[in-house]
Amino acid sequence: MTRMKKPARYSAAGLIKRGITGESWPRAWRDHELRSSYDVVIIGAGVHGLAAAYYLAANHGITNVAVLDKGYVGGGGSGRNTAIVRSNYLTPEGVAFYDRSLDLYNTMAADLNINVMFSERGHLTLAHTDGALRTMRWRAEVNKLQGIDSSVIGPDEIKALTPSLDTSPNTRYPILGALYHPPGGTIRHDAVNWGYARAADALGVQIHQNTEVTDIIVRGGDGGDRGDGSGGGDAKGPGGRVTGVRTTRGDIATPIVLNATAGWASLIAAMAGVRLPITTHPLQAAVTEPVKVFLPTVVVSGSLHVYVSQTDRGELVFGASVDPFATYDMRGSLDFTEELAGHVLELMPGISRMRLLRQWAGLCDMTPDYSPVMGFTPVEGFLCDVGWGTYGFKAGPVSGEQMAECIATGATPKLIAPFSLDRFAAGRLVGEKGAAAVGH
Ligand code: PYC
Repeated sequence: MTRMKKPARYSAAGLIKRGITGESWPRAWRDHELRSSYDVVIIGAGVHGLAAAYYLAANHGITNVAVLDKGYVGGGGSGRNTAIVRSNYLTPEGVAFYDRSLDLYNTMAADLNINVMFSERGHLTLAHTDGALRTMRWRAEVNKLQGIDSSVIGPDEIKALTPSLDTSPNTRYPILGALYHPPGGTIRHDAVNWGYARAADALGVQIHQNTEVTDIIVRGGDGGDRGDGSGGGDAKGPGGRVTGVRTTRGDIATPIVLNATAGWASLIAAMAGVRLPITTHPLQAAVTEPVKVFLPTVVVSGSLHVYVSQTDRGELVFGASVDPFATYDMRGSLDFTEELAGHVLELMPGISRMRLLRQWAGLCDMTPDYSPVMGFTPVEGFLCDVGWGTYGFKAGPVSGEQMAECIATGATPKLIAPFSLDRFAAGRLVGEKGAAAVGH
């Protein structure tokens, strides 16, 4: 991979000069007039879309690229997640894929010249039942076979690693063991988004915020010409070839459109006449006031539907499973807060006096097998990087890298071949439910 040359304006000398003179910092990415055509249009300026744009430019020299977002950079799932990274999945396909993402996260600070605060602090997935323990053993074996550092440990080792957890046998849901994955950890999600945006911009990619795609123009195919401004729907048939997109700022001609959205993935795909097996659910998260750092690892409990980590500032960041109903609504609920507090206190009774500062929600596009949909679709020139459920942030770098290769070479890279859309029709599912944090 091409390592980005540091622009002089972000060099150490630039930092010192600005410190002395008080000169303000340049914009990390610029605004542009919309061109009438681009080689590639990417919908979604989250980590996936921005990473794809960056790797198109850095690895393949394709720079006539527009990244469009109806909101702002990193304002969707990329800014609403709990910033956990790991590669301890259940299927060999999943493990190889997420491990490449961890590699890219490991070198990201140097590659993008930005402090992404990567903290490789270890990741514990607790098991409270024999069934859960069996799944952890299964994952550990699959992980080890692929050279991933994962093993099942018992309550004493868990206590030694994370003393604040109640590992006594007298709790309502005693901790029987855990999958311990030392390479897992957390990273600063905004810095990741901003790093890719700034690096892509420096290489000539145009990022257009507040630019909503209202339709995708497709010529030919079973559905005939489409892109009439109706915004899609089942009436459009499959096949045909992408020729452009309609946006709130005008039409753009392009032979390639990448759908890198989360939350609205199936609506965008429908504009091109492509049906996705996705239902969209909210996922709520919450953060406490800051306290002295006491929680050294990421802790996940699938049975208690909760995961928690502590930021460098000292706040505890909590997440749960997706809400059990499909909606695009992102309001928080008291049910969530009560359930979360009850479950967290089962694990860490000592934090009962900590105060929650705020809670929020993001949208998760869930597929039937808890794996993403990546690659080509029946519409020529329309590609998808979607279906990211509750695990999209950690896959941003590898997805960007692989989708860029897919676009540049016109061939599906081996690493993402298992995640093609046609697997649902062919019955080749990649079942990751047992490793999807608390997706079950
Ligand atoms: O899959 O690790 C995960 C995860 C963390 C938060 C939501 N999903």
